[in-house]
Amino acid sequence: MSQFVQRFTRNTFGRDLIVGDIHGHFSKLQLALDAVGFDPAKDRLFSVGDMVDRGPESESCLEWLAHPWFNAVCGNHERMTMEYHMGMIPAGMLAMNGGAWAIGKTVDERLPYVDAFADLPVAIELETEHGLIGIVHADCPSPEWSQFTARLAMGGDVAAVAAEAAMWSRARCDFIDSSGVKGVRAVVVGHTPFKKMTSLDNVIYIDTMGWKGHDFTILDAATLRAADKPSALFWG
Ligand SMILES: [Mn+2]
Repeated sequence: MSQFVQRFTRNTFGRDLIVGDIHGHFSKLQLALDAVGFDPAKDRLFSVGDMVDRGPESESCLEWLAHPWFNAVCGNHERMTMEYHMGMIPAGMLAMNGGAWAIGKTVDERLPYVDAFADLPVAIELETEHGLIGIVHADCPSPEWSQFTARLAMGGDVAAVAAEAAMWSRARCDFIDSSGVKGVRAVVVGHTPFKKMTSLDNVIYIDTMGWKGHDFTILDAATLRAADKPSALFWG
């Protein structure tokens, strides 16, 4: 990972939207963006990771990551692609998790994906009109956001453990922990699927299984509500 935390200043031109796990359903994601009037000339889209596996269009992640308006944190599925590539997990484990697209590739064919995933941050900090929002794939494994990012900044084993938890942990929902994360307006995560957008204090779960026949949630970072068409004038 080139950097563990990537910071974005407020988008003063348009909206900042956040989408949950995509899992190879980029065509369906595009329809969801069209439905909320996403404008790539001024809006930005942030992904909570798990762009790949399970769905039919995992390969499209490279085109999307090439867009200046599309940014993502690393999910456990991008992580597994890298681990498989480095011989750390067997093909069977990746296959079981919907990663056949990666197994079917030669080392050279897989390299562009692995390189792109290695560049993804573990956490994104997004400045909004009403305060800083943290984006991680699964959870912020600290009661304070700054404690989490400080651990990531330490590097070594401390950062590796924090990163692993950020990509995999379901502890907050398993224990129905409503203590939230201090020092940020909200933390937006995916990984744990819910039928509709769900919050535990200021931690917002937006993986509403758009990849599994349900609807994607496109969260507006300014309002922390599901995005809608920009304004009534749109219909004019
Ligand atoms: Mn996940």
